Amino acid sequence: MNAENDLKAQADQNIPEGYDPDLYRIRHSLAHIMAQAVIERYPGTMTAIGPPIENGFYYDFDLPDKLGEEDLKGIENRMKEIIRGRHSFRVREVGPDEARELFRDNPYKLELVEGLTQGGYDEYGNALPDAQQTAITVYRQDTFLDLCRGPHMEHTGEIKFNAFKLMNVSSAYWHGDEQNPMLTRIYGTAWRDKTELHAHLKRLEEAQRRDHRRLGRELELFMGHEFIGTGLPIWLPNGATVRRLIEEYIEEEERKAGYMHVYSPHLGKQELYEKSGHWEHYKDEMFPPIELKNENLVLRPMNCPHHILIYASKLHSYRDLPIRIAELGTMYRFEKSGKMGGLSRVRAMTLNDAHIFCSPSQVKEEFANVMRLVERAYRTLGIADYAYRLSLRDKADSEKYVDNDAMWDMAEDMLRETMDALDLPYVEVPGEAAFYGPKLDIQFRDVLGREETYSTIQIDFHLPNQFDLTYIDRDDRECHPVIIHRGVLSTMERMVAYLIELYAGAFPVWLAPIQAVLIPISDRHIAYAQQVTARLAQAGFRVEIDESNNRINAKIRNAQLRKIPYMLVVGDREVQGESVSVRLRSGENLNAMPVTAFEALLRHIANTRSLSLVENEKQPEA
Ligand code: TSB
Ligand code: ZN
Repeated sequence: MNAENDLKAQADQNIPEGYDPDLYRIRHSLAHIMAQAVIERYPGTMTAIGPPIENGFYYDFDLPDKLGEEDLKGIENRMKEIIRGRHSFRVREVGPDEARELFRDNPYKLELVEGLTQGGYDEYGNALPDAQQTAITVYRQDTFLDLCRGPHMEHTGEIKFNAFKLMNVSSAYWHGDEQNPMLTRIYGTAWRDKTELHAHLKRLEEAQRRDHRRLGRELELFMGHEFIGTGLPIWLPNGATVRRLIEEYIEEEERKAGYMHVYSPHLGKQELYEKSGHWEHYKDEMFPPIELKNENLVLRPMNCPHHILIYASKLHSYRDLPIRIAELGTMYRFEKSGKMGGLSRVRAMTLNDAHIFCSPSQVKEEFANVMRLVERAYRTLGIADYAYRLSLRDKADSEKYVDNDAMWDMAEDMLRETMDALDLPYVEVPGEAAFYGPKLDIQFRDVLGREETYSTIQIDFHLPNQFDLTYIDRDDRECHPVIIHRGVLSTMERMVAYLIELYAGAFPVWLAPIQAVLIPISDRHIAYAQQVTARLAQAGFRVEIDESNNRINAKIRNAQLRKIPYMLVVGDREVQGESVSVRLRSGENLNAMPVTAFEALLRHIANTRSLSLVENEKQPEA
């Protein structure tokens, strides 16, 4: 058996790579302190697991009674007392029998003890990479003893009592499995000091302000319904407007860049996906087939096979290449139900997709063209914060990836060379490739700092081979083209989720569902306001009139909440002068201007897809 000091030294090895050791010890210690407080306040509570996580910690409890957010303050107060008690964290090693004895009344801990005894599991029940058997250790502070590998603080007094906060109560199944008992999870956030805690709470508040699910509801952009199902959003008129404008914009850019747009059905026979390899490598992400009498149909998880059949429907010479087939292609993926929320991860999605069929010697240039298109689109949309990720195969995973090392090496090298030639920085991440080839993924972070893939450009030698695609080269030989799969704006769902958060719902004028609202000061100005509304609508703008009985300030406040870029206030003076008084959603007032002048302003700002509300301003609004 190891001495206490040795055990504490070993415990530091449990700190995950990249996790700040101080924060890890603080959070881990607080999880134990919280468990002590909960057990004291709610006798009969059984503890399950309580690890440090990003920004904080949680503990799962099997409680005798239900517990709500209103109970957190009391627990928190008791935790502060425990902190002030300066109780030491003591560790000692125990044998399996003693561990079983110590936790004999707690089936959760007993299960974990068995895992530790047999080897291959840590004290949270997570499988370990090798079946190593770890020493069983228990940590104690004050009255609380837990099965734990550490590390912890030396004593509870080392934690700042004002640098943590219990955030919420939720439910979680033991081992995350619905078949198991439901536990109560209390989540807390913890930091080194008060300033760090407050900075974190501020970030959270900002994230909530921008949260696209909240704004999606408030601004009536999209909705879900339990009768339709998780991950199957409905685009409401406002959201549909934003989406349509983005779609029109990108299709216009693509037409200029030589793409041809097609429409193809969302279904295909199972055989199609057997041939493509989706059936072998991507089946888990597909909805189960629809079984008909003589055939099985599947909802397509990708658009490539359909586009490939379009290419294959004709003979091609090298002179025809590259052929760029584009579609706002709707596809369906059987995403795990836990991973969805809002629009960013869904089960039915429309990808700004295209497949470029080209000769190997054209890959570099085509790739560079796509990158240019991506950069132009980002500039238009005001997207400035992103990173490149080279997503490569995991050589050990033959289930997920097509087995053909020579092909993979060639495609990965080509991708690397192309990125290097463009002089763009990237990180390489194995295990993130598509099953058919490596990808250049462009990663954004959402308001909570979570990373997701948006744009993607992929090099594929596999599918041309599977479908025996050909073209006749200069020397009259039949060759396989290369396919570049690319999604410039990702799926409309994921991109709009991002844009809602980026703009905090205040879309640039060209995307705003309603661009201007007429605000008549009193009833006698309504007729004039209607006239202006009709005129602007005739000119193709999205304009509304607020004819409610609300007072003027309430009307402005309302428009502000709806993030309508321009509020056009009209009273006697404006009627007289055929003008409007323009108030911006930023709070700024422009002087009264003739309706013609406002129309010209709106036209200019919208047509140039400006990110600002007034002319000659390069900067987007804050
Ligand atoms: C680019 N066959 C290629 C296509 O030609 C393809 O489908 N690639 S993909 O699998 O990487 O998906 C393209 C993009 O769709 C991803 O980069 C991601 O931005 C987006 N996407 C993927 N899954 C989802 C989802 N469940 N919800 C919303 N968007 C998604
Ligand atoms: Zn594809």
